[in-house]
Amino acid sequence: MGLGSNLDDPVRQVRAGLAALTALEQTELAACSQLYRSAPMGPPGQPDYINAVARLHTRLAPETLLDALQAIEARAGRDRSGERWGPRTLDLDILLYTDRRIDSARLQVPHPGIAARNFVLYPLAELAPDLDIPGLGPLPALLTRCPPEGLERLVGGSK
Ligand code: ROI
Repeated sequence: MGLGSNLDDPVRQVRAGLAALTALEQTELAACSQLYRSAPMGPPGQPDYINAVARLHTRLAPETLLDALQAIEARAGRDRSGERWGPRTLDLDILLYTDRRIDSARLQVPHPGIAARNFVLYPLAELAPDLDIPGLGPLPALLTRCPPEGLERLVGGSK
């Protein structure tokens, strides 16, 4: 799972998102990376993001999990009417789901942006440094092709 926010106190948003994940039925929050501050990908002029990656153990099917994540985003005040790649209060993405590949109208897994997003790859490497991502290969090779520019790990959960 990827978490991201760049509006309305992003650290609080990401923490609240994590708390909401722990409350999901048939789901357990197994691990979470540190929080990272990251330069925005997408239209310039938007605030920096706070990002994190979490591992869930869930009995929910992928699209059921997606429904639950979208409900959490909506409760966080997520407004989907803005421009593509515009700022957001809370974004919860299914990055991976075991070793499955899913390509449905609503859901692509692995998340199609993974390889280009340092704010996903570096936190993910905290949780699973040797991960082999279906269709993309070993995480260490992806990291070497995606430098951590504009990415800052927040130590001790400060700010
Ligand atoms: N940029 C950063 N740095 N972090 C994100 O989580 C993020 N999420 C997005 C877009 C708008 C693509 N840019 C992002 O959805």
